[in-house]
Amino acid sequence: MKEYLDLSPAVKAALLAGEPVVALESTIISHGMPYPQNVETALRVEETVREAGAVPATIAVIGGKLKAGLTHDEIEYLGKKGQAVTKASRRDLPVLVARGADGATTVATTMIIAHLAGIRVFATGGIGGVHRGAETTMDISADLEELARTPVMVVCAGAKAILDLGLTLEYLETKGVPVIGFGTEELPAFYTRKSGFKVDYRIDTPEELAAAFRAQQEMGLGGGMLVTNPIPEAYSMDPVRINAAIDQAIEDSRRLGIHGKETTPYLLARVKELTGGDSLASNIQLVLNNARLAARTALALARQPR
Ligand code: PSU
Ligand code: MN
Repeated sequence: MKEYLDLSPAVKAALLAGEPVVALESTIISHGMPYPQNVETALRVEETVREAGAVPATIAVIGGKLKAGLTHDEIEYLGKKGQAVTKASRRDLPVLVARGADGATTVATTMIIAHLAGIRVFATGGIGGVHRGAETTMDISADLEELARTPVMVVCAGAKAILDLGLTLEYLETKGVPVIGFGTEELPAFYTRKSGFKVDYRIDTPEELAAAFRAQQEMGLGGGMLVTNPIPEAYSMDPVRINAAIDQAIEDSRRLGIHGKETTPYLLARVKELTGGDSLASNIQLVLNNARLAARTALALARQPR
């Protein structure tokens, strides 16, 4: 494994010392936001994790290496290259690594590399899930399968309504993935605090999140845990407006015949276009909010004996 994995000195030192580390993904940089806001946000998220007392480990595949902890230049490179970087999910890793190529890691791949490195907590914006119409397209993100098998806690702001949220929850239930609402009983829908769907459990403190994750792993249940953290009230969007933009984006993607791994990036970009800069501002704030909660939870986990 050593020949594949490449930890930055700061991440390596923190892991060796048992200090809290928070994994961060890179598809959100290359495919989730436009340049230069993507690079600015990635650096701000890292800073937020540091301010909360943990070490950030932004994850990507660079030159065929599975990297945990990127330099500013590497983040700038991924942000500038944007959609030209390969969006790397689980199935992409073998060929990218064998070729010595680059890849921006999705939630699934970030979980894989975090786990290989020994990182237990990961913060992002939104996860992939069951797409609307999946009963005929079978478009279900590999993120869900990864949550079922890889022992990493993923802190997100719920899932965008570009997905079928009800079916996404059903899938996670079948796979035995606990879906936790942080301070809420309702699944947040990324841009908004409410979705109309219930989470499995409401938890109000990072300490209890850490205890639940520890119990899951110590019992040998395996798999990950999904923590959904609602966007702060001040930045949440008008549901009518955002849902109209989402419906329009889905209609456009169907008309254009967009499918496969292009679907999610297309929908993210189209929703942003249709809502002007507002959705981007909300997106940035919710990621920072998740980074803070992930750092606090990583701290709580590090304080409890391993
Ligand atoms: N949803 C978002 N923002 C994102 C993504 C999803 O609101 O940036 C990205 C994440 O990297 C996620 C990936 O893991 O898209 C899911 O892609 P797919 O649906 O193709 O599995
Ligand atoms: Mn898909």
